[in-house]
Amino acid sequence: MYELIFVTSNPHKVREVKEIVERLAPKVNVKALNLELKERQLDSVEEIAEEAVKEAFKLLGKPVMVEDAGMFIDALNGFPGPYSSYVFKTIGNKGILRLMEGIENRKATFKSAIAFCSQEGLTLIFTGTVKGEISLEERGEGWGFDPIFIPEEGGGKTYAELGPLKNEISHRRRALEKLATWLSSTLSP
Ligand code: ITT
Repeated sequence: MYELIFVTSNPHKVREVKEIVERLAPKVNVKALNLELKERQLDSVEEIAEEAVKEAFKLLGKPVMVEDAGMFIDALNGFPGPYSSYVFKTIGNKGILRLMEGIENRKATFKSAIAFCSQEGLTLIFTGTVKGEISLEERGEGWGFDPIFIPEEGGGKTYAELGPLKNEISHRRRALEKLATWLSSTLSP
C-alpha cells in the first residue's frame, strides 16, 4: 500500500477524496490529517494548494496532498474563486443567491487544484474543472456550495441533489483522476 497523507480541515473533502481514490487507485491509502498550515490568501487555487503542500511536506517529509477548490461565477468576474472558503463562511449560499438576483447569465465553473508532493519532494499540481450554473434557489442537502451549483452534466440537478453521483462527475473527481493516473504509472513495478 502507498500511504498518502491528505492535509485538510474539511471532513466532506476527506469523504469524497477517499471514496474516489479507493476506486481509481486501490493501491493508494489516503490518510487524512488536520494540520494547521499558514495558508496564505493568494489569487489562484493552484498557488494556494502549492504553497500549502510545500509547507506540509516540510513538516511531514512523506507523500502528501492538499486541495484548494473554488467556485468561479462568470457574471461576478470569477468571484468568489480563491476566496470561496471565506465567502462561504461569511455570506453563504443565501448571500451568493442575493448577489445573483436579476442576473441572467448564471454560468459558473467549479475548480479543484490538487497539489501533491512525492517522497522525493517533487511537487505536482493536478486540476479539474466542471462548468455549470448557479441555481435560482438552494436545492438538495449538501455541503458548501453543493445546493446552488448545477453541473453541466448533471441533468439539471444541483451537486447536492445528485448525491453519490456527484463523485462521478465533480471537479474533485477530475483532478483526482489525473493524480491517480500519475500515481499508478509511477507506482506500478
Ligand atoms: P481545507 O482545509 O482543505 O482548505 P476548506 O473548506 O477551507 O478546507 P477550500 O478552501 O478548498 O476548503 O474550499 C473553499 C470552499 O469552497 C469550501 O469551504 C466550500 O464552501 C466550497 N467548496 C469547495 N469544494 C466544494 C464542493 O465540492 N462542493 C461544495 N462546496 C465546495
